[in-house]
Amino acid sequence: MKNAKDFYNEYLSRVAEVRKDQKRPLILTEKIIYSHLYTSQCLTAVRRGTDYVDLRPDRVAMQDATAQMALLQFMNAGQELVAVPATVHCDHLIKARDGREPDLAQAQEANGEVYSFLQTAAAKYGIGFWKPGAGIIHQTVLENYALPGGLMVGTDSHTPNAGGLGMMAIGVGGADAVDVLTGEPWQLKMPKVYGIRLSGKLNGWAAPKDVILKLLGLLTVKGGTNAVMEYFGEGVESISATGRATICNMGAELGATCSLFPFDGQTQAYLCQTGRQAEASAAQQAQAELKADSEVLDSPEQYFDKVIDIDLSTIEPHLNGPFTPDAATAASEMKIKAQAEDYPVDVEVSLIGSCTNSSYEDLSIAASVARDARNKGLKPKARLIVCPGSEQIRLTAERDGILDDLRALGAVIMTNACGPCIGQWDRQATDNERKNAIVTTFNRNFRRRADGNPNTYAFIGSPAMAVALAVSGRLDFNPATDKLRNEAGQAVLLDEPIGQIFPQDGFLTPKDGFVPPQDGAGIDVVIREGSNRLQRLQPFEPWDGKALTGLRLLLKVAGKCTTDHISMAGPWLRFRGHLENISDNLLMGAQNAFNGKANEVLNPLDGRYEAVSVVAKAYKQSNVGSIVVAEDNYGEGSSREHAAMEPRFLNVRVILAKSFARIHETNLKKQGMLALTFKDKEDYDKIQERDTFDVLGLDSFAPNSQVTLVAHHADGTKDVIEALHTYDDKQIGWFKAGSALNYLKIENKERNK
Ligand code: MIC
Ligand code: SF4
Repeated sequence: MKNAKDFYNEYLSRVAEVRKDQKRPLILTEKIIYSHLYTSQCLTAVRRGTDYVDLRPDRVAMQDATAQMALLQFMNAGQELVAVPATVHCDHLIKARDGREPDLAQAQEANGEVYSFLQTAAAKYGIGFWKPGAGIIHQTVLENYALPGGLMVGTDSHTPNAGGLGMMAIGVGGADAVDVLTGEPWQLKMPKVYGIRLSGKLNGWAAPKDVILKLLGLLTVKGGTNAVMEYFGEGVESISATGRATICNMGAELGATCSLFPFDGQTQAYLCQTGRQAEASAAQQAQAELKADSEVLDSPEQYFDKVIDIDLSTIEPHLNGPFTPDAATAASEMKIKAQAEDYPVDVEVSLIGSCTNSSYEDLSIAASVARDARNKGLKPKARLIVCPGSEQIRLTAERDGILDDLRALGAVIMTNACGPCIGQWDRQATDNERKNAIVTTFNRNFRRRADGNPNTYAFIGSPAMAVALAVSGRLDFNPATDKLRNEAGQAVLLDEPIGQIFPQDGFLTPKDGFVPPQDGAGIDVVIREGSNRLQRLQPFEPWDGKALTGLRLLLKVAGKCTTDHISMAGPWLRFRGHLENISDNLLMGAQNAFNGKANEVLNPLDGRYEAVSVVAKAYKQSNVGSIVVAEDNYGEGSSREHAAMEPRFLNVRVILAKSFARIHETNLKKQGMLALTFKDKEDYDKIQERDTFDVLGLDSFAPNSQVTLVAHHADGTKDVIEALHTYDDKQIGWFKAGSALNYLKIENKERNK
């Protein structure tokens, strides 16, 4: 990336151009998007939420579980070095079990092959490499790369974390990352922009986490689809940069494209504390353009698509869950809710960590509750597990006694990695099916996510709440009002938590952990022949131009279908670099609408009920295409493009859903699939188990064209179903070429003629 001064000079001159062109006040989202246009474009006609813009992001970040596929695709793009600064972060593949050192050693052994692939590929193509144990991608990005006014993409849905520092940071699939890495235009649907006006100040047990937990309750997991959450108002000031990052991080749970905070003293302080004085002062010079214009702040309703008011002083601590992050319950209401809903109320484990809440401030807040509990003679009732966000935080928290305070309460400190947040948790539970409750500071709590047990009820809360609930051992404990009985038999109330944003003596900087980008000369990328972890990719077949007829119904999904349902994580993470192997998990978590079961679908070829991937393979072998039908927000959650590549690989041609989550819809398009939505959602009910389908209208496939599906039922009757699509010309090109990567290669060939 350019040096900070040059970056802001260019930023300012581009914003000035847009201002001249638009002659109206601008919001921050517009300033950042428009200053990153690939080529100048007439902006007046761009409709938010509908049209696509071509952008030129400043950098790319990839985590190990998605970088494998991203780099395997990049290798097929035929380029020598990456076109923009990029980094790989080894954080997802480390299993949490006994603690940092043994777990890290175990991960090195178990994943050595993948790590050396990633490290050699990084070296060959000029990518920075963060070793296992260095930290979680988004915390590392925040500490090192996030820049106010910048635009980045990351192959992980929580990339928007960097919005806490005022960077537009967007989660994408690996194929999108390849566009940026090869210097091609990167396409984004111009988002709607919701202005979130914060007033007042958080108090008592309330934390930044509770702001986003509350917002999730208000907007739901699809309320932010194709929208940016732009925060403003006097309430912003009192929230630290890492607190803001927590809020932006979980904007992903709203389905938001990303979230953004304006630049101010908090941003500047964080940049300075993390060793980026030059960036801090250059950004300060540009500060007027690193927030929305004052006219916007005076009458936001005129400029945002929606304005949502949140008075921070009224926010209570929340626990969101189980099974979905938008099931919001204020701590004071949990007693009634838990009883009414029959939640297991004994908390067995509290887990602190994940990219959402593992900053120095978070750990210091958790430690303050732990210290207070100990001073008051309280013993914890639940286990406590802590995963620091980065080595910088771990070293500093160790020096400052924070980890000792947590250990004194029985906490086990795990590796600086995702760990239990992504199912990399050897919980060592005696009964894996028992109904039980856990509290986490993570961002997702889909069924089975943390420990694979469908009966684990995971509730999401702040670090302070996680410790308080570990001490009390009860889900319905409200630390603001409920007393606990200590060892001496006295009833005591916990003090309100207090944290420190920055360490008094500054952050300690790790010496090891990062391999800077190299020039690639003489480096071979290591992929072992016959490996079951890594497999070179074969390009998908282009569309043969023929109508899709006789498609079989592979699965009609009932209810929520996240990317965890489509391509499970946990034990399957080990196949993230091997398309053929990982395809065996296809849709194994999704519920079949006809029998209510997961991973049992009818194979009409033999009349048996079999695993989804088994049936899909049977169709593939008989050269039959198939279709998956689903409900709302299909593909919610992760950016993992495996969820799109697996069905593609197993000959699924169409996903017909009531609606899609943003990243997943793009991933499907990129991999040459047809992502269609019901024009009339009620048509979902017409789909029957033995249906076969014809897709009509592909010969005239064009933006906004009509696509019709004919569902032939087993009794000889049929239903005609109108479908909608959001493909533009270029995306239709991806479909025809078989994938975006094939399309890119064709384009490059034409260009070089
Ligand atoms: C997640 O939180 O679900 C993940 C694991 O970080 C994913 C990425 C992946 O599946 O590798 C994400 O959020 O994009
Ligand atoms: Fe890792 Fe969890 Fe963050 Fe995903 S949400 S990047 S798994 S810590």
